[in-house]
Amino acid sequence: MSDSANVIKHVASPLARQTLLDRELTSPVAGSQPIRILPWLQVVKIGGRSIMDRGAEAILPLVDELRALLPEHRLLILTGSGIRARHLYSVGLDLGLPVGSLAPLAASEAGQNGHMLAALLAPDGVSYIEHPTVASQLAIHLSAARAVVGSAFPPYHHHEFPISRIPQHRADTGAFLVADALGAAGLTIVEDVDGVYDTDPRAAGGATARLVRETSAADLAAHDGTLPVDRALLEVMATARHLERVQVVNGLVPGRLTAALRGEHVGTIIRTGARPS
Ligand code: GWN
Repeated sequence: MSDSANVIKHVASPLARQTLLDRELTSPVAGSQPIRILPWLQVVKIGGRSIMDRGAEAILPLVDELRALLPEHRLLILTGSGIRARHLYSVGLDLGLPVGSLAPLAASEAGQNGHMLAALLAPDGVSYIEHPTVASQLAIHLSAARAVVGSAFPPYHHHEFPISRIPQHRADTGAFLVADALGAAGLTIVEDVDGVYDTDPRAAGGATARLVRETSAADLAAHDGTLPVDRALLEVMATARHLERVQVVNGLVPGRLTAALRGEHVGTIIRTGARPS
């Protein structure tokens, strides 16, 4: 064997000769804090069921508010899915489709909602960008425009975990994963209620539901009964690397999103497991 072949086969790397499965062994190399890729980015997740399904009455005032925010912030606006995904789930489940087939069907509605929102913001230079573009060309798009719109759903497709028949990783989880991975300045989740409540405000007896001003993902995860957010969202919040909090705000009240992006406490703040670096 020549010397050069020997050098190529023995690439110097601190992880070359050990298992990747032992956290104690990998932590000297992999235990450090990742960099923030887009630290100036504000991610705004717009609810599918809570906002987009309400049509013009809810969407147009929010579009006006987003337009007014453009000089102040650079935004990744991500839309969720709503009533059409629920219909797809019921038909697909009736047909016996596996969760990996249902996930992209539901995701496509999140994309449709994004396309509609982007069309309304197009005169302001805002476009819908596809998942692969969010993944690898977000920076150049946000150098050309103050905001872009994308689908909040994670593109898991047949890689969706088969924990249940309904996809576990949906729009809130997808928005959080991408915001934290990019090291964004913040994530604001826009809903049709003032924030997170101690009991479901829409269920029977919901009139007594109390708004929770501030909580943590850990406290919510320990909560019995119906959770106000997806359990998968709480799980990824627990292992967040950058985002220390998200704020859930009411998008039907003009000014709430603007105030949240200015750092005001106008909804429910949910603290994650991330620690200040
Ligand atoms: O189609 O509205 O992206 O941004 O999960 O995959 O189901 O796709 O299967 O770049 O890759 O429907 O076609 O669709 O919403 O997800 O996109 O118009 O391969 O721009 O082609 O990861 O948009 O779409 O639904 O987001 O959430 O062509 Mo759509 Mo979604 Mo478009 Mo995207 Mo899925 Mo792509 Mo994808 Mo599929």
